[in-house]
Amino acid sequence: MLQYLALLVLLHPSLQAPAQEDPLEHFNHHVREEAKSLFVAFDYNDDGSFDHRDLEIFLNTYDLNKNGAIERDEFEHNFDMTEPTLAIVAKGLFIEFDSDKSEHVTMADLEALYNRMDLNKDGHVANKEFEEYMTEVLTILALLQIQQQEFLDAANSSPPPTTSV
Ligand SMILES: [Ca+2]
Ligand SMILES: [Ca+2]
Ligand SMILES: [Ca+2]
Repeated sequence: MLQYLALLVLLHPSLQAPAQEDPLEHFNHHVREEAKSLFVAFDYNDDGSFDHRDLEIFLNTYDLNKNGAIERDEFEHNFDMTEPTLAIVAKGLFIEFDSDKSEHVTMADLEALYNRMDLNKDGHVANKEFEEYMTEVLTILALLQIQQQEFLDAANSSPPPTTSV
């Protein structure tokens, strides 16, 4: 795992740490900062917690064709616009938000996500709970991203050229 994290830092210029900094620490710091910025984006009513009103605003904002659900292309389009630094994980986040894996994010999916984020089960998603949850999700997605890239690299590496004289 440590090896993967170090590799991620090498692969992404934006993640490169100053020479004296531990790459793993730098990675963790970076992910936490992204989770914090996600909270700011998702706390639509700016009250310091992720609440049901935020879920409604999120759904309405992302549901461009107003059919009551967020389709994959709507999610990726909106997400790329609002969180360009996280565009690389938008596909994975859609799967995370689509709790019942129906390819539509509905209010029921968002309620299920909300309950997963409510780590201490008090019915409220505090700033810290949201960030803790998202830090975990973003870390996993970053690792999957690297594995997928390695898989593609392996698949794309062409066989050694045959020499014909
Ligand atoms: Ca809020
Ligand atoms: Ca829609
Ligand atoms: Ca809670």
